[in-house]
Amino acid sequence: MTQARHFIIDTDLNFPSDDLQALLLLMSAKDAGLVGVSACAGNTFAEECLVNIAALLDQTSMNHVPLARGASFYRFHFRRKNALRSLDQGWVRFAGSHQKALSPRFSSGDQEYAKLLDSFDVSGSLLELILRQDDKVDILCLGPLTNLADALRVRPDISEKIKKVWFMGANEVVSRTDPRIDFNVWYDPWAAKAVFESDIELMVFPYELCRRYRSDEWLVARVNEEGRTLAGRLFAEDFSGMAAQHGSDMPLCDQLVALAFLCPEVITTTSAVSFDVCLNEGLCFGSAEARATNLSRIALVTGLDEAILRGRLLDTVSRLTQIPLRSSPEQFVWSRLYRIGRGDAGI
Ligand SMILES: [Ca+2]
Repeated sequence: MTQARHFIIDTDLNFPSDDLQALLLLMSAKDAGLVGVSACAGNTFAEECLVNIAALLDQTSMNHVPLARGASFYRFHFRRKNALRSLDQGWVRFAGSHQKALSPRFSSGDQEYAKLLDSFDVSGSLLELILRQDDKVDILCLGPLTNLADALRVRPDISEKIKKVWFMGANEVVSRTDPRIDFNVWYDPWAAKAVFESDIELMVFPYELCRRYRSDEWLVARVNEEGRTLAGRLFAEDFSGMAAQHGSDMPLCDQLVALAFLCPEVITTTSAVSFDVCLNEGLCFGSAEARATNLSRIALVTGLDEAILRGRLLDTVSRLTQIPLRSSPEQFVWSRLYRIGRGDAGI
């Protein structure tokens, strides 16, 4: 890769999370240009994600990267009751921000966070970040698709400014008796439907793929060996933190998107699909099932080269030395500001 590939990340960053690991991997790429990060609601409120993003970029001296606030928690008040019922009935195992407090922990009047955000150029929406670009831009959507759907609503022609959207979410197949529904689509299925039905080109990494390409004890140990520098230790600490929560055989999720974006030869097979998004109340609500089709702008990733994937992951972690950190990873992760949702992140 010789040319800079400009990209925007849309993320529901939390600690620990696959989002953090994906961001660190993407920030390590010399030949890729991060031109913006927007916060989306999902794992937690967009307002909290924005502070998380600012905290991470401030730690890594990347305060020049523009940020976008994303959809506010007000937008999801109507969804909360329905989401909590799904959780109560056991239809889903994780409801993200819906199962947290009624509103974000951070308020705009909070001096500490206001000061942090003041060191950034923060705009209101992902759309603004996209429209600032002279050339087409890739967008890595690591959370629900609310912000991209908002952009489409205001500017239905926005696909002309987008090279490709890389999205972790949706399902290959939805069982009618035991649907294991992907969280990112479930959280805002109306947004997913709008994006899937648009003319945006998509590379989709479905729920099932993440469960086929898992971590294991060997990988957790090797990540810890390679993560020697400050940023590498931050990655390793976060990776181990997730392994402690979910087991060392945890699925790899947003990390797959980051690695495939940086190293497309990781992807071995794709198929052209459209998605059926279920908006009927009940067990399958909020699912998106793939349907094979010709001439689709949506490529469903169905296979990865595991040897290249793991090699690239470890190599990139060992090269995180390029990223300076202002303080030690332990101080960063455990400082009061950033202990958000630790222990209740979904996967
Ligand atoms: Ca995510």
